Parts: sequence; C-alpha cells; structure tokens
Amino acid sequence: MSTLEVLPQEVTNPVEPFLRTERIPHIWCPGCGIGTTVNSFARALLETRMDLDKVVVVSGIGCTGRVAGYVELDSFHTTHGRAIPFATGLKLANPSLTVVVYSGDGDLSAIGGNHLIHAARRNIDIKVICVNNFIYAMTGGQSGPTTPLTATTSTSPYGAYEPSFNLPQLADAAGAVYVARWTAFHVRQMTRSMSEVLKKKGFCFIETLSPCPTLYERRNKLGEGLDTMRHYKEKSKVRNGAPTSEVALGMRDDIIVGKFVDRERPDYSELLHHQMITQLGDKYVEAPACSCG
Ligand SMILES: Cc1ncc(C[n+]2csc(CCOP(=O)(O)OP(=O)(O)O)c2C)c(N)n1
Ligand code: SF4
Ligand SMILES: [Mg+2]
Repeated sequence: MSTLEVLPQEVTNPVEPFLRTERIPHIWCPGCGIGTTVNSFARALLETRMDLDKVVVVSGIGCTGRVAGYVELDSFHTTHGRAIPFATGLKLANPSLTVVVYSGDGDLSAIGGNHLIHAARRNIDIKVICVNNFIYAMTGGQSGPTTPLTATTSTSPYGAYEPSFNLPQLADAAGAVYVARWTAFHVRQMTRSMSEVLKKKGFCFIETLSPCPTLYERRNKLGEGLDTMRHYKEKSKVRNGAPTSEVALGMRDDIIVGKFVDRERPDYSELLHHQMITQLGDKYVEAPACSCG
C-alpha cells in the first residue's frame, strides 16, 4: 500500500489498513496503553496522507518495541537501546524516508539514553515517540530512569529513591526542535502532535504516558487501566509552551501535558552540507542518493 486514496468498502475501522492484522491478537495486556498510541499514530498517518512507502518505524526491545511488528510499514525491531542509531543510519543513507522511532522509556532513556541526547544535539531528522510507563515492563517491571520517587517496582519494593528524568526537559536541553507530552487519554492531541512531527524537519520527541496495569499500576495499587485513564483525565493540565523545567512528573502530582517546544534550527544534513561547501567549495561532491528509492 503506498497511498491512502481510497479505503476498501469492507474496512470499517480506519486504522485497520495500517496494521498487520494477520499478527493479531497482539501481545499487549488488557488495559495497556500502547495500542491506544498506535491508534493515534495510524490516524496521524491517515490525516497527513503520508506516502506509506516512505515511512519507516524503528523500535528497540520492550512491550512498546513490539509496535514495529504490528504496523503495516517497513519496520525494524532492533536491539535494546539501539533504535536511534539504527534510525540515524537509515535517515542518512536514504534522506527521502520519514523515520519514526517508536520505543519505551527504558529503551530510549536508560540503555539508549546516550543515543537520545546526541541525536537531539545533532538534530538528526527523526521522530521519536516514547511510550513512558515508568518501568521496564517487558522484563518484569523493574525501576528505570523515569520511575517516580516512592513508586514500588520489582526492584524497588520499598519505594524508588533515585531522582527520575524529566524527559521533555532532557530532549529540550539536548536540542530537540519539537517536544510534547500527552497521555493515552489524550488521543486527539497525541494524533495532532504525531501529525505535526511527521511534517516537521529535525529531531522531534513526543512522550506519551501509558498505563501498565499488569506491572506498574498493580504494584502501586493504582487499579486497572481504566482507573489510570481517569487519573490522567483528572490530573492532566494542558500548558502548551510551558518551560520544560516545570513539567517534571511525580508519583501522583498534576501531569503537565502539551506542546512545549516547536522551533527551527538546521538539521544534521544541512549543517554537514554547509560546512563542506564552506571548506571545499566546488570540490565538494555530495554522496549519491541511495538507489533503493
Ligand atoms: C542489551 C539488553 N539488555 C537488556 C535487555 C532486557 N530488556 C528487554 S526489554 C527491557 C526493558 C524495556 O523497557 P522499556 O523500554 O521501558 O519498554 P516497555 O517494556 O516498558 O514498553 C530490557 C531491560 C535486552 N533485551 N537487551
Ligand atoms: S506488561 Fe505492561 S506495558 Fe507490557 S503489555 Fe502488559 S500492560 Fe502493556
Ligand atoms: Mg517502559
């Protein structure tokens, strides 16, 4: 499928054509928020009328990492923490691609944290969707860099005591040109942000909070997935443009959501091109575009 011109009559769910339905049932637990984010992503592809032959999804390992296997796109399920360098290589080899990294908080900010900050610093033209469920879910619910203070996890049975990352601030400080946070409750806003980043050049970062009722909510006695959605609804405050230093998350504090950063600066390829032209002038020969289309 390369365009979204006409959906077949028998398709009643507009998201269906974007999924590898033959791989359903998926592995996600009832009440998990990851599928909700995929719904938003599919709607963003539909709204932006992207050429699907030019959109690539790269995931690391984790429950979120499974997204790569369910989308009807060229996709890569890479090693843990290496989605961003893999995506960087893809983008540099074939600049005509829209490269989306879809992965978990642990994959992107723990083992892959170094890649995250340097891709943002270089302004690599990739779009990162980070599903934050506050733990390493797939491996049993261990605490990680996003686990809020006092939260109980399989490795913090008496409550987490390490300060956690404020991911929007991290991405902002490292140089991302677009930074937003939503939750699995904010389906429309998340879809809008995903649509915006699909059309924006440079390193874009969307954090989306997502319930993990099986491992995070249960251990913290926070109820089912639906209770977490209610919590997101009640505690979220939309503050577009808020300084990212003011959006840190606590265990049960207000959740500041919104589009925090939307700015322009030259991306990696432009910087490279400019420097080479400045230094080499006519002698600079650009690498030929990848012949794979
Ligand atoms: C090099 C390496 N280290 C550790 C693991 C084990 N591992 C697999 S997934 C994962 C954490 C996933 O957490 P996150 O990225 O937050 O995804 P989630 O499952 O929460 O969606 C870990 C530690 C691995 N597969 N490879
Ligand atoms: S363990 Fe948690 S994150 Fe993984 S599929 Fe189940 S609910 Fe979702
Ligand atoms: Mg996680």
